[in-house]
Order: sequence, then C-alpha cells, then structure tokens
Amino acid sequence: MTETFTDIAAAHTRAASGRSIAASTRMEMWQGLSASVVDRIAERWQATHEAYRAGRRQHYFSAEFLMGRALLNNLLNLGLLDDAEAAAASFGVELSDILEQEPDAALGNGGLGRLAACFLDSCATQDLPVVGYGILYRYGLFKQLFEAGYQKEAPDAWMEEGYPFVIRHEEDQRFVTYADMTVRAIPYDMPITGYGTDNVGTLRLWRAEPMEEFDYDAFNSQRFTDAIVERERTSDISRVLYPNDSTFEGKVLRVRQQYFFVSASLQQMVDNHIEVHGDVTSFADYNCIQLNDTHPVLAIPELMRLLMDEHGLGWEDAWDIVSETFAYTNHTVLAEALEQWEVSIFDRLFPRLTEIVYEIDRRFRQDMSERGLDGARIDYMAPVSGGKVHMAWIACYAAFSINGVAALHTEIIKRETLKDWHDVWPERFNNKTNGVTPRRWLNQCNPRLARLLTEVTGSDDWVRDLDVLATVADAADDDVLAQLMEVKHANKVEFARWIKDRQGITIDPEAIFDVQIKRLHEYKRQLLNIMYVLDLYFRIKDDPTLDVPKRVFIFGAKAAPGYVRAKAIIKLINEVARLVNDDADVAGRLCVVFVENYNVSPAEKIIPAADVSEQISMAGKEASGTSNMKFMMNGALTLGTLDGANVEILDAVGEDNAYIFGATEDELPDLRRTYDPKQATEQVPGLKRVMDAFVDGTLSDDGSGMFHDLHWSLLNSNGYEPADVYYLLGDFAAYREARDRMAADYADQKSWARKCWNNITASGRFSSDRTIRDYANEVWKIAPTAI
Ligand code: 26M
Repeated sequence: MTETFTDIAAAHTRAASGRSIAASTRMEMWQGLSASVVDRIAERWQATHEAYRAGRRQHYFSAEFLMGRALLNNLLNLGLLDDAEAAAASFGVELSDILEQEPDAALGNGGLGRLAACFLDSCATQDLPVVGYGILYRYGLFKQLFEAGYQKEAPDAWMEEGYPFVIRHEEDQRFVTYADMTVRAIPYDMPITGYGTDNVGTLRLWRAEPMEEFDYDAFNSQRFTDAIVERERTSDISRVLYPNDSTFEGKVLRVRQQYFFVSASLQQMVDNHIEVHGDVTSFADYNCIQLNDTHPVLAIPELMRLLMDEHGLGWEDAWDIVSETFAYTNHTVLAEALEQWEVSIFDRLFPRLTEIVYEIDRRFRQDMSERGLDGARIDYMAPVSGGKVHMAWIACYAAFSINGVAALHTEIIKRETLKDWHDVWPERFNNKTNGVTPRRWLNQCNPRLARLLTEVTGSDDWVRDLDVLATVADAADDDVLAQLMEVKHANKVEFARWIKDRQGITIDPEAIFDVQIKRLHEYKRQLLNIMYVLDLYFRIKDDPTLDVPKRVFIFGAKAAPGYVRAKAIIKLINEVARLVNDDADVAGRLCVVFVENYNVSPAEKIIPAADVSEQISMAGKEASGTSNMKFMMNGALTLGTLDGANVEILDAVGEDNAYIFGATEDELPDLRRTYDPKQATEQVPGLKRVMDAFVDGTLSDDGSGMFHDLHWSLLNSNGYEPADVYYLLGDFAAYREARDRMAADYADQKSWARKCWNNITASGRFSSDRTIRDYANEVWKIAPTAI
C-alpha cells in the first residue's frame, strides 16, 4: 500500500499535536503539512548536496534573508497544491486557513533582505550551486502596532511555536572566538525548492549557543546565576535582527553578529574544500563569495586569518586567494549608511583581525603611493583612517567585482560614492540590475493573473522564463483586456475583504487603489505622497462638484524604532487618514489606509490589487527599488521619478505606459542652487494650505511638536543640511500634475488595461532569474548542475 500525501500529512499533524486530527489545531496542521514537505524533498536535497560538492560553488553572504512564508511556496514548487488541498479537506478545514497560520520568517529589514530571498529562489530554480549564509535570529523584524496613530514595536518571536523548515545540524557546528568569549555556532539549514526542478538549494542560518552545557564549577562554587548570565551572553549574539536599514549605528553586538556568521561559514567552507580537494591552495578556483553590502565584509580579514594562522599560508599567497574570492554588492549611496567601526571596538573584540586589517591598510597605502596617488586621496581611501575601519573601502580593495543594483545606481557609485576606486580599478565595476522572483511575486500571489497568462501564452513556461510574456505583448484583444480587468477587480475585492477583516476598514473596489509600500524613509518621500492626499482633500472640500475619480490611498511602512522623523511621518499619515476617513464630505470618494505591520505576506495581498505603484524617491537616492518590479508584473502602473530601476522600467514599457515626473538626478544640483522652499510654498497653488495643516490644528500630534518639526524642516536649514533635503516642495507641482492626469486616464478602462498588459508583458527583464544568470555568467563563473 502506498502512502498518500494526506496519510503523511495526517501522521505529521498527529506527531505535532499528540492528538487526533479532529482535536488538532490549524497551527498543528500547518506543522504537519510543513513537515510532510520536508519529508518529501529530503532525498533530493541530499542528492543536490552531493551534486554540488566537488564542483565550483557560489556562497551568498548576507546578514539578512527576508523569506516570508514557506509552505505555499514549496507546495507550488513541488506540484503538491492539489495534494495539500485534499489533505486539508480530509482534515475538515480550508487549506487557505492553514496557510494563514504561518508566521513570516522576517529575518530582514526590507529591500536588501528580500533581494537575497528572491536570489535563492532563482538559484534553486536554475539548478545553480549556490548556498546562502546568514543568522538564525530568534527575533525577526519587530511587529508594528499602531497606538493612537503612533508606531509601537513588539518582539517578533517567529519560531516560538516550532518551525519545520529549518533543520538543526549539530554535527556541523563550529566555534567562533572573540577576545572575551568563544561561542558555539550551530547551523540550521532551510531547503530552497525551485520551480519545475528536482534540485533543492540551501540557506544555512547560524545560531549562537554556549560552549558547554553548563559550568558545573561555577554552580558548585555558588556562582549559579553568574553561570546562567554568561550562557545568556553567548546566545545574545543571534537573538535579534537590528531594525535599522538606513543609518549606521556602531553597536558592539551588531559587529559580533557579523563576525559570528562569516567566521562560522568560512571555517566550514575551508574545511569542505580541503576535504574534497586536499589542500587550501585551490580554494578560489572552487569558491566565490558574494558580499551582500558591507555587513559581511569581516569575511575578508577572517579568510586571511584562516589561511595564514590555521592553514599555514604566507601573506601573499593568502591575499591572492582572498582577492580572487570576494565580490561586493553596494546597495546604497546614502553616506550615513556606510559602515565605519571604531578601531577600538575592533581591537577589543578581535585583536588578530585588527592586526590583519592594519596590515591590509599598510599594503594598500604602499600600493597606492606606488601608483602615484597623492597623500590626501590615499588617506581618504585607506581601510583604516581617522580611528575608523571603513568596511566599504576594504571591500573595494579586496573584491574582484564591485557592482551596483541598477544602471543609474552603478553610474552614481562610479562617478561619486566609489569614484576613487573606479579611477584605479575601472574593470572591477559592473551593474547587476535587481530582479524579483516571478514565482512568489506573480504565480503564487496572483493566481488569477497567472491563469490568464498561462491561457494566453499556452503553457506555464513563463513561470520559469518570464521573457515568454513578451511574445504575447500584442495578443491583448478586447477579450483578453476584459479578462485582465476582471482579474484586477477580483483581486481588489479580495484585498478589500482582507483589510476589512484585519483592520475593520471598508474600502470600495471600484476606486483606484494607489499604493506606496516600503520602509519609511525621508528620501522615499511618503511625506510627499500624503501631502498630495491632503491637497486633494482640500480641493474637494473647496469644490464638492470637483470631478475626480474615487481613490483609495494605501500605505505600508515600518520606521526604524530610533528614526524619530520617520515615526512622525507615520503619525502624520495616520492623522490624515483619520481626517479624511471621518469626513462625510469626502466619504465614498477618498479613503486612506495604513496597513499595520507591513511585511512579505501582506505585500502578497496588496500588490495584486494595486492600480498605481508609487515610486517617488528623490532622484539619485533609491539604489534600485524592487517593489516597482513586483507592481509592474502584477499590472499596476508606475507613478515615479527617474530613480533606481524606474529608469529601466520606463525604458522597457515606453512613455505611454508609465507616469514619470520630477527633477532628475542630473538636474538636481543646479535646481538646488537656487531652490527656495519658502518661495515654492507661496507660489505653488494649494501648497501653503497643505503645509499650514501640519501646524494650524487641522492635524493633531497631541502637542508633541513632531508635526511642527516636519513643517520646520521643509522650510529651514538646520545648519548642516539644507531646507527640504529631499526636494518635496520642489517636486510637488509636477507630482500633482502627473497623479491627477493618471487618475483622469483611469476613466478610460480599456486604454488603462492595455497599459497594464504592456507592463506585465514587458516585465521579463525584472525577473531575478535574469539577474542571477548575469551574476552566474559574469561574476561567479558557475554553471547549472542538475541532479
Ligand atoms: C547596517 C548596519 C547595522 C544594522 C543594519 C544595517 C543595514 C541593514 C539593511 C543597512 C542597510 C540595509 O538595507 C539597505 C537596503 O535595503 N537597501 C535597498 O536594497 C535594495 C536591494 O538592492 C534596493 O532595491 C533599494 O533601493 C535599497 O534601498
């Protein structure tokens, strides 16, 4: 008798609950189904390890992997959806109810962490020998709660009820030594299934634990509590994800985390290499490491240490290996985000690495002066200067490849951020425009559209090769467009139900759904968005006969807990929401929704329902953006500046299929020279009224003064920054014009639907499969290896 998936799922569910199926909770059923998935792939996972063991391999080092939920993704990849539905039915519940039990694995802040997750999906789907390495944070990104319109943070204990998708490998533990302690690093492996392949990739997440089970001496000598405290200090290392994604904070625990996961990963890689290839000298022929921003850059001195101190190489031989091993991706041009650690912190935690960093610094200075660079320039570029260790500078010196994440971004780092390195090593620089996985961000989150695309293209090949969609760019007859509009409408109805359930808000699916979802940051200009909403509200109040289409303005954003001004903007949006939503004069015409606790799984509900994709960062500041690509794939039209990958989206769809506005990156320096925000406030009709609302009692910040601060910062320089750093008032008129025009265009549903279709079918190059192919061919030099 062969066991069905239902039998297996039932067995695992009973094992999770210790009760009958009838008495098991839906959470236990989620555990049971998830364990069944792991059971199903175990053999192939093993076979994949063996297939990749002896060949050239790629290692993706990242402090963040924003994975989101795993069960549905795995069911779809493995073709098990129908089986899972049958299992759920036999349990007497809806599969969707079981799926909703799953917590998001939010081991990342935003774009950088989610990019890493999309990359793993693309590597697995394309049979590429790539392993991700990171940290198994016990607490992921904080849970966001709104209290009286303010963001409050709560811990995200995402694994507390058990998590079947990570497997502990005690036998593969390593030890990581700091000056003041040694900790045990235990790997937890997550299987990464691909779509339409038997290969199963791996994400290896390290967890910190105490060295000995217990210090009995301490116990016996009455130092029981000291012994407990000491144990806790080691586990602290993997306790929490730092919720910052835009400003550098020199916290000791953070750099401990960084060293923790890179040291454990490198030790394992070097051990594996020696086991397979005999000695360490050929390491770089078989191993390449991609550094996801500077967070794992300690891997550079750490690999030097391992090669010299543990494996007996001299400096030159070790450096040759290191400089052929690392590739570095830059994700930001914001100066305040660059990691620079106090030398004293370094020295206190890892004295040996500090010695090595100083030696790298000495050789760098010598090398540069031989190349004829002047002293000031060398001092600026040096790995150690002004008492700081500059992580990006170490990366640029040691890496054979340095890349930006969109064409414009790469040009900016070559011209500005990393200009001096580009002058010396132009051949190291390359662009890898980001992408997103069409499995999660189209096939999984938007099954209605997926069905339509499969029907129109004649197969589901597009799921593995998104360029297939370009072949049906011209296939949109009236019938297809009508179906597309039905799909969007059904998604909007579904989203309306979801938000009603979750936050009690009623929204009208006939309205335009206009969405901005991303981390809250001043450069992303959520404040500009809500200022438009206020202006539109006042325009309607002024003239109730004004002919504007119904609108729902949707926001989702977390602010770093210490980012005071970002939190003020959250409060402001919530207060505008209250003003607008409670006003009978605009009822049924305007509505503002701030989705609480925005994360990967809410994004999967919001994006398929969106009509308008807000991508309005000040030009030159958003390295790429990736939600812009997710919206495009799901048939939302971009309202954006010429920033990051928006530039390439515009290029792909053409001017008729996107709404672009505002100052460009090359115009801004000149514009800024004569820019006077006070004058703009007076001259742009309606703008003053919006600004006044911040401070005249229309909106209440409960007397905290935070709205006054926002108002003040738009109009005044604080001495070291100009007024309105992000040019909101300068771009306001152009933004309003484009957004009004867009809303008016929506009335012609057929022409709108055609634009949506053009966006969907032109989205092929924004698949992370394309990005990963480019990394694999041009940087990693690895080939697909099917099991
Ligand atoms: C650094 C030090 C200490 C604690 C946290 C950090 C840190 C964590 C995340 C700094 C930056 C972090 O992320 C930055 C980020 O998400 N950048 C975004 O990367 C995306 C993928 O390339 C781009 O699409 C976005 O434009 C870019 O903002």
